[in-house]
Amino acid sequence: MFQPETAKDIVPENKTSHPLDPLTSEEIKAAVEIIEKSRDKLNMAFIYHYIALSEPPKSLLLPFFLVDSMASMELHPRKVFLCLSDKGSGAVFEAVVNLRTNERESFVQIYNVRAPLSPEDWLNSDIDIIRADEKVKQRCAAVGFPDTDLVTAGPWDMSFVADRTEYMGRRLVQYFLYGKKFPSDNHYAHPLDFVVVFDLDSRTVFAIEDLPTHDDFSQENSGNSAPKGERNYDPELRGGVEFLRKDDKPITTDSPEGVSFTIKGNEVQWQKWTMRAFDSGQFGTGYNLDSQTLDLDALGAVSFMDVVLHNASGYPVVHKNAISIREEDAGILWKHVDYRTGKGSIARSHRLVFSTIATFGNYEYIFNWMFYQDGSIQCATQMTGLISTNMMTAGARPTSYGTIVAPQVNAQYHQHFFTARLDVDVAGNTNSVSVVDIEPVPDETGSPNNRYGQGYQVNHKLLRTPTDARTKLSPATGRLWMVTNPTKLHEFTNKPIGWKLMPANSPPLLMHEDSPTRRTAAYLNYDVWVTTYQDDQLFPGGFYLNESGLPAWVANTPTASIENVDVVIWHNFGLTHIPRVEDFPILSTE
Ligand SMILES: [Cu+2]
Repeated sequence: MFQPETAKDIVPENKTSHPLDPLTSEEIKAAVEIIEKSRDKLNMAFIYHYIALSEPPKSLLLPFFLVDSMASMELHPRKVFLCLSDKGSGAVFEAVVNLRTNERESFVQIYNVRAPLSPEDWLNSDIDIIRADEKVKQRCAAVGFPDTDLVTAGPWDMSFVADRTEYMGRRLVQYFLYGKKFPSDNHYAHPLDFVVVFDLDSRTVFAIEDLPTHDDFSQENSGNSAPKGERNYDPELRGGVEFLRKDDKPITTDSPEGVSFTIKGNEVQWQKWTMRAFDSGQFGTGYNLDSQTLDLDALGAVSFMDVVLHNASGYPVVHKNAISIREEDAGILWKHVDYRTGKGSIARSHRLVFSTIATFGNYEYIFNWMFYQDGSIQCATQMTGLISTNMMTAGARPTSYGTIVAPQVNAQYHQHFFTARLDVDVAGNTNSVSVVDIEPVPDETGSPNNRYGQGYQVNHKLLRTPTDARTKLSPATGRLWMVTNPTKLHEFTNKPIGWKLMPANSPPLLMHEDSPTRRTAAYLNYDVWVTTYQDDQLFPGGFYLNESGLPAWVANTPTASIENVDVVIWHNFGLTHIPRVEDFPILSTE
């Protein structure tokens, strides 16, 4: 959540020791000051949508990873990338500021794009404007919530408006509306039957749209009230401490000799791992980071780190304790008992966990990066919070597109997708990627190769071009992706050394091929992509929502060689969420 814009919230930290260190408060201020100076000339007022480090070219970064050469930091460029728009015209600009020379290096208008929502767009005072709107008041009263002070609204992006010309070219969000019976009531139990389309620039209610209240998408509501049943999860609203379990004794975790990790600036060392610049703030996710609390968000000997981002005015904002770092016991690492002698050996597994938690309206996303002693890295993305709901008319048939989680309350089916950008360098930065499938030996049963018909083999298919490399999950063949260094052979296997990408299996994007929404999400048409490393290719779906990112990059160089070069692997993963009735009012972490 956002912190107030007071000077005392700004951490005075102004030191950077690595070219990938995130921007400090002072650096954000300096960059915005340089942009604001030029504003006077242009007579504009800016909304700052995105301010982040412009990462140095990888050719300059590599020495920092290969040798400890902190001394040359001053020789490195320190640049800031900004995306901003003019409040009056909505024109979108991209700028680069050089903090070494204190100069604005570029300032370019970008046409035919929608600026990302600024940090404030989601959380602003739009609710007061919506509550005061006469048409909104009438609609709320019609479904039994005449006091709009007890009505709230959850914003959702409007990704596709091309079939409504009056919506085009505007910065619009759609608000789902909900009633409350008292101020701290769980409003997702009381969805109303319309959405408010809100214009973020004129700050007005632009349109009201009916929502379907029947399984067949009919909007006919026959004067029904919105659902009024209370569905609260907060123990204080459920009888206080009396509501809590009495048979649940505390479990503690103890590190009697302290922790095994050390933190120096943004560098963390643990066991044989060294890592830095875990900067969720590069993504919109960062604007919604939670402050974590010891013993609740993270247990044990936890270290917390603050994250410095910015608000729409370009002012630095500190998200306190937004990253937690802790060691965890992770079960049995290995065990064996010699069955002749009875002698056993066993080792526990410890892992280092980095967690960030972001609240997006109704949802909490928990991102965990976990490092293990056997060399594995695991990314586990978890979800909890409230599922989004909409109103059904009284007596409506069970819906085919959601789960009725309370009378008249429908929780929609939906999909979540995330992309991991894996700029891997296995034993150097010349790598190749193969797709690996486990399949039956094709020779028929009885043939010399497959006498009893039970043979199977591991088939490696080298991916040669970005076009080839657009690949999909295949749980039936245990498909994984192997990134190898073809110039480094293992002395025993005589094969290139490498790492495996082991996916979690889940359904792909389920929209039709010709769905207009899918065009903005074409990077999800495949589960894994491989590209040659390019500076500035950071956003798989494009920096702007209406760009295509990966599909365009591949189309530009469809036959480029991805063999024995610096590669980037992009992995889309996600969850197709079919809510259970037990997921309401609160979703157990999934
Ligand atoms: Cu979900």
